[in-house]
Amino acid sequence: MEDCIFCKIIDGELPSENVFENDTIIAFKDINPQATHHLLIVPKKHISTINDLNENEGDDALVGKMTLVAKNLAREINLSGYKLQFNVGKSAGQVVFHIHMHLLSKG
Ligand code: DGP
Repeated sequence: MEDCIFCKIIDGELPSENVFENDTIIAFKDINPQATHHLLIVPKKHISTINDLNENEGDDALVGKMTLVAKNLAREINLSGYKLQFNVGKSAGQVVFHIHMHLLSKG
């Protein structure tokens, strides 16, 4: 998707500190961390907001996989606890309109 920062990261046109990548999902460090550990788990498929998810296109499984990536990363980093968050829409603070799950933790 043209003019999407996260699509550019996925395509390697913009740099990112990746912590995970497979065929459908990438995870990288947030450029402006709000916690000691702040990762973004991002599907490679461009979906603007959670409101645009479509179960007929397998997006239910995709979001499930994002959650499992978060769980596995938390275990790898040895986090004792963490928050997972989606911001949905401008009024909720969504700035990048390509869905992403925030993983936030003090450690
Ligand atoms: P949200 O407010 O939910 O749309 O969160 C967007 C997050 O994306 C925000 O925490 C900052 C992060 N971010 C924005 N641009 C970049 C970038 O170019 N690289 C990285 N690593 N993170 C970015």
